[in-house]
Amino acid sequence: QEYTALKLKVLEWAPKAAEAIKGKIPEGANVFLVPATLRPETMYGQTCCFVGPKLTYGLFKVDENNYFVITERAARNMAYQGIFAKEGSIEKAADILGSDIVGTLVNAPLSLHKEGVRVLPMETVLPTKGTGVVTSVPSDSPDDFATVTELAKKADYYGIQKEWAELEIFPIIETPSYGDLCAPFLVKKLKIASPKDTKQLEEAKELAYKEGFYQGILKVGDFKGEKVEIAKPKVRSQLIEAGEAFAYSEPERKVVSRSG
Ligand code: ZZB
Repeated sequence: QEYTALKLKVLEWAPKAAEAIKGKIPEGANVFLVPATLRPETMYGQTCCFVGPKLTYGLFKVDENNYFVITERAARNMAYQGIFAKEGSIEKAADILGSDIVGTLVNAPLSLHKEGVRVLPMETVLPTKGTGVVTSVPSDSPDDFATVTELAKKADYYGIQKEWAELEIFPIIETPSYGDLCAPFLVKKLKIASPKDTKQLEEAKELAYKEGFYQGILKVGDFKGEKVEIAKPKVRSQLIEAGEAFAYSEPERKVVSRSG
């Protein structure tokens, strides 16, 4: 699985995260949260960045001045993909609990929210996939729309400020079947009430992927008016050339078989 790993630079740490990394990295070093995405063309629509509140993340050294916040599993994979200064080895400066990162302000490349977006909790983040960090595009990802809706509804319960989950959701991709806000449309259509409706969310995701990729037309950015199929690799290259993203591959998941 080839992902685009996006570099979301930390602008302001949540207090507990600041405490956890204090004195562990050089003064003035850049730290990035690094979500893995299959949809680089939707990055204009980022409104927040999710971490699993119960997951432990590492602060991994890329080079003297740059650090990534990702799962240790992802760091081990990256170590063999020419991403860190030292090939084949990882250097962890600190551990940080997901819930301690919540509230951190990060810069999301290409996002129409240029002032930055907040890190928010998502219970359904899988530690075994991507980097364990997920960038949120509620216009085009049903899971993300269901989660931001839930977070805004129960902001106190989740220990966040309501307005962090209520950034404007701009239309990014026009589609013939679901309009220009695919995810909200499908969440409503399939009567999805919360992030716990996993079966319907899985179906909504499949529909959104197909419609977005084969029928979608970009509404914003440098490739506005182009078909998603055509624009997707262009957005990806642009991000990579700007140093704001890089390719990240996930090893094939082995199918256990007795004969093999
Ligand atoms: C931004 C984005 C925008 C995504 C969109 C999807 C969509 P998949 O589809 O199941 O193979 N993701 C990445 N890592 C994790 C994780 N550890 N736990 C949970 N979710 C994760 O998975 C790929 C997508 O799942 C990724 O692409 C990421 O969300 C999320 F408009 O990034 B995506 C219709 C989907 N639209």
